[in-house]
Amino acid sequence: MAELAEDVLRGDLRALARASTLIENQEPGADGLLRDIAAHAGRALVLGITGAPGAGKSTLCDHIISLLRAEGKTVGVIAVDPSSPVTGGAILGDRIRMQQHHADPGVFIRSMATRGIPGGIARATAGLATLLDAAGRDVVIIETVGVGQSEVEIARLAQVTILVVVPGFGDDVQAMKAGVLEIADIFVINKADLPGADKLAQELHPVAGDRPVLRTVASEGQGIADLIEAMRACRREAHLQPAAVGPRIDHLGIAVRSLDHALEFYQAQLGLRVALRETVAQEKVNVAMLALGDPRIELLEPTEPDSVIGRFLEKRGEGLHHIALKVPDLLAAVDRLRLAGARILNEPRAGAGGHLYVFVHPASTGGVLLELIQA
Ligand SMILES: Nc1nc2c(ncn2[C@@H]2O[C@H](COP(=O)(O)OP(=O)(O)O)[C@@H](O)[C@H]2O)c(=O)[nH]1
Ligand SMILES: [Mg+2]
Repeated sequence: MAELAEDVLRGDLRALARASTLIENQEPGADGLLRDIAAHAGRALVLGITGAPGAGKSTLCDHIISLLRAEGKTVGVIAVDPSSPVTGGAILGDRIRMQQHHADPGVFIRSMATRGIPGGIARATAGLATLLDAAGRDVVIIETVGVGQSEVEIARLAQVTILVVVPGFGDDVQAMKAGVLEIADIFVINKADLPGADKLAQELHPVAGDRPVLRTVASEGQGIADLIEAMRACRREAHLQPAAVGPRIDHLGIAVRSLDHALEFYQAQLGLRVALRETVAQEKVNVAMLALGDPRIELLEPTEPDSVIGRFLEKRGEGLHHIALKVPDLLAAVDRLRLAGARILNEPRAGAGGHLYVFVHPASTGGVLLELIQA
């Protein structure tokens, strides 16, 4: 594993800053770094805060950070504002607003402007979220302006999405983009000190259905504790503790004809986050690793029909392709299996992230291809 990845995983702050820049600018080396650290992601609570410019997202974020820090939680913040140039006012505003946390090593803040590449921000944001997660941040907050498709995409990275609306801003429910209303898990009426908060609440309730509608006055720090409670209550996945010792499931590999089509289900409908997308040339496969805590799901799309996954699809169709177990001592496990007559399909070799792995033939395992990975 590269030194930068190791330093990031150790929690070195300067390495984290350097890695962030690499990923944000999508420099060479960014993909390799993400591959090295991806297996360590999936434990953070990823929180999305979205809403119109000036709604008070950064102010809210500031208070959320303070309360989380008081509990001893570490925080990473990604502030995305596609509407402003790199040196623009909104980003500067975020910096100033969250400045009180800048001396705190438990808070890492990155402000990002648009890179001009369609999908570029979403990709960089996903990478940064994985980075901060892998670096051990307990909570990762993504602040975005809630307009347009790429912001909806970014909001999908979050496990819990907070939509911030304000009274009397032409921010009527009718005018809101359907996509934005759909992705919200919690509605926050901020600036509840201004007139029109009651009317906005009345309009929002039928749209929100079962989802909570809360009121805050972020500039006064009011309503934040309730918001954090709601956020925890609606969190979609529990923090899974890795099993202490012995073999455990690392991931389930599913063969699919098209990653994009499969992600419609896994990402858009089921709400899972893609921790890593990569092409593994030696296996002729495109991979999307879904962040699920531990274990994960790996979607596998062949890059050409004449490949392991291509032939599997041809013969069996889409479906479970393999189960991967992490074992404490791979070489010892391989020796043991060989002695017992199991069919090992390859000599241990290094895969994504540099971990050694072997495949065991389905004939030895009860019909499912088994991958063993060095923990
Ligand atoms: N009256 C009032 N002003 C607020 C409240 N929350 C934030 N503001 C102000 O709204 C402005 C925009 O806030 P900011 O957090 O930068 O919004 P963002 O663009 O959504 O991140 C700032 O001047 C804040 O002080 C609130 O609850 N009430
Ligand atoms: Mg802001």
